[in-house]
Amino acid sequence: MNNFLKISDIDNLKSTIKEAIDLKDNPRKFKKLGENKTIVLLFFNASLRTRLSTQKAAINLGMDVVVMNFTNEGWQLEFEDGIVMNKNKSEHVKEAAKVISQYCDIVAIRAFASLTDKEKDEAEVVLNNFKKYANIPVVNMESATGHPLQALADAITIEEFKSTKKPKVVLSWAPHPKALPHAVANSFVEMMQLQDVNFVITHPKGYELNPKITKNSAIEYNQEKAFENADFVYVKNWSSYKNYGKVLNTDSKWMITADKMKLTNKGKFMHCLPVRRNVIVTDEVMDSENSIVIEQANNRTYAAQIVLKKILEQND
Ligand code: AN0
Ligand code: CP
Repeated sequence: MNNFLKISDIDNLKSTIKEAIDLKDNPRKFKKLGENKTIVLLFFNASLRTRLSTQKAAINLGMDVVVMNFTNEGWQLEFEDGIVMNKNKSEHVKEAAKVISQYCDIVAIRAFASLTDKEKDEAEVVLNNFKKYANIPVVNMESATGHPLQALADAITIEEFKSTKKPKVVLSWAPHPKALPHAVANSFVEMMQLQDVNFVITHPKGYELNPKITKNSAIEYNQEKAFENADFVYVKNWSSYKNYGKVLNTDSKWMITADKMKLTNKGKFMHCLPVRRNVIVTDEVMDSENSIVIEQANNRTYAAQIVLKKILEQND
């Protein structure tokens, strides 16, 4: 693997999921692979899991890790070409990416959607400019339109917890006071389309995701109907795509409750975290034995580790 920008950068998804699960038996088995290699993690947004699990994955592979927060520590970067830089941006990505490439062997980047400019978000300006100007592999730690490391961890988790050959998986929207990106939902949809699952998306009208991503995945506007016999309920808020970045609905009727989970087939509750308790989901569901969010978060390490392992092997 050269770069990991999207799910399709994984050659053989089925065997990659298996290899990731196998890493758990002996996480440090490949600690020679990353010797004398450095990864830099660049954050343009906040993080807990992505930062720590990617760091842990790199340490398991014997790499050195440096982290930089652009939120308040880095120079404000300019991404536009040919611009007169006389405003608040101090450094161009052209120099920043090349300088970073001299210090490090892999660069991982988190840069969320603006949710104000659909065209710019869909152009993946930050990720693609780093890819263009860096001379080292680039890893996506949640970009404007996707969070493939999360989706890989989700697929690993479903593989581990499924008790039928073809489980029913429901992606449910839930309310949130702030406008959130589409990235996690997009990547989860793309990942489920590649798995042997019966997949249904449920959300209020107006919250349709990009149809180029949902393609022919089933959409059920009645949440309770969607939950019937579900083996996995994957919950996430996102803002409107059509009415780009807008919060159209904060109706607590869409919150995940124990009564709704009773409609499922003892369904496992999943969420990428961070989650707002009693807004997205009740305490009762979060604290129930069917909630697998902690195991899901643990799989972020092995998702990142299998991706970094493949990049290191390619560039050995
Ligand atoms: C982010 C999002 O929805 O994309 C990160 C999730 C992994 N969540 C929040 O901003 C709360
Ligand atoms: N799930 C996830 O990406 O979490 P963080 O935003 O804490 O990294």
